[in-house]
Amino acid sequence: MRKLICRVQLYRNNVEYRTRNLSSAVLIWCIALLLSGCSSMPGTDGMASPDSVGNTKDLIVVGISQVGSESDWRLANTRSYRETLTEANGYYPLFEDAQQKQENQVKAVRNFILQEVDYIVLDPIVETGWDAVLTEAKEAGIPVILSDRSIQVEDEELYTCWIGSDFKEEGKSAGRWLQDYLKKENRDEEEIHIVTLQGTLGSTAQLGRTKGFAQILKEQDNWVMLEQQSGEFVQAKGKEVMEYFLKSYPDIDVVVCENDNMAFGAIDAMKEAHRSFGKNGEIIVLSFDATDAALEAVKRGEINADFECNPLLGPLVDETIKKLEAGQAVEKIQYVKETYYDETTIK
Ligand code: GYE
Repeated sequence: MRKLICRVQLYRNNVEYRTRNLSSAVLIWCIALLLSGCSSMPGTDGMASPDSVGNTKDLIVVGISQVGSESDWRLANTRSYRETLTEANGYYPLFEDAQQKQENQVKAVRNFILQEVDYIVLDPIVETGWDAVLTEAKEAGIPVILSDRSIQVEDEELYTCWIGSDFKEEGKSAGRWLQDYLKKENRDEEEIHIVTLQGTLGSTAQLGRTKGFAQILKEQDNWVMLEQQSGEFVQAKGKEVMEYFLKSYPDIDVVVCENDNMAFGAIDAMKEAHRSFGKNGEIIVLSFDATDAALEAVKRGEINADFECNPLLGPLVDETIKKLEAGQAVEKIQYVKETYYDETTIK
C-alpha cells in the first residue's frame, strides 16, 4: 500500500520541489534556495500543476527526464507523456527538458531523487555515463524506467526496464530496402556512393541505425560509404552537414538521414544546390521516424523511403508503472512494433 504522503511544495523561479516527508523538507528548502540562483539548472516547465497536499497524496509521482525538443518526433513523444501521465490517470508528473545536455539530465535525476518521486522515467540522451546517478536512484529505492533510448551500465539492475524501438533493426530495414530498390532499378552491379547524416553520437537511436545499416552495407561489394557525420537530429545542422557533403562529393547516390528533421535539412540543401533527389532524382533519400510531415514528403516523392519509429510511448510507460504498482513483473526490454513507408506502401 502506498505510504501516506505529506508533501511540502516549494515554488521558486519555476523550480518545483516536492517531498513526501517533512524531515527532509528543510533540507530540500535549502537546496531550492541554492539552485534557484543557479542558471544551469533545468527548469520544470509546468507539466505538473500546483495541487493541494490532500489532493496529491494518492497520486503516483513520476519524474520524467526528456532529451529536449530537437525534432518533430520528440515533440510527439513529449505530447504522448503529457496526455497519458495525467492527474486524471493517477499521476503527478514532474517534467524536465534537458535541452540535449546530459549534465542537465543528471541534475534532473538527482532532483527527482531528492524529491523522493515514486518512479523516474529517463529518456537518456546518450548511452554512457549513467552508473553513478542511477546507483543513487537504486539506493533511494526508486525504480527507473528507460523510455525511447537505452543505456550501457555495469549493473543491469540499475534500471527496471527499457521501452523503445529496435533501432538496429530499423537500420537493417533501410539497408535491405536499398538493396531491393537498386536491384529493381538494375543498379545492383553499379558502384553506389552513400553519405550518412547521423543522429546525436552515442545515442541509442544513432548507434542502432548506424550499426544496422552498416551490417547490410558490409554484405554489398558495390556500396561505398563516403562519409558519416552527425547532424544532431536537428534540421539546421542536417542542412549544414549536407551542404558540406554536396561540396565534398560530386557523385552522391544515396543520403541516409537518421531522422526526418535532418532529411528536411538535407532536402533544403539539395534544393539550394540545384541537385535532383528522391523518386525521380539522382540522390536517393532514406529517412527514419515517419513523422506526418515526412510521410507527405514520401507522397511527393522527395523521400524515397521512411522507416517508422513510434514516439507514442506514454501508454506503454503507463502500463508498465501500473503493473509495477500491482506487484507484477515487467519485461526487461519492450520493443514497439514498426514498419516503413515508400511509394508502394504509403497509400
Ligand atoms: O529518431 C529523433 C529524435 O531517440 C528515436 O530522437 C529517438 C530519436 C528520433 O530526436 O527524431
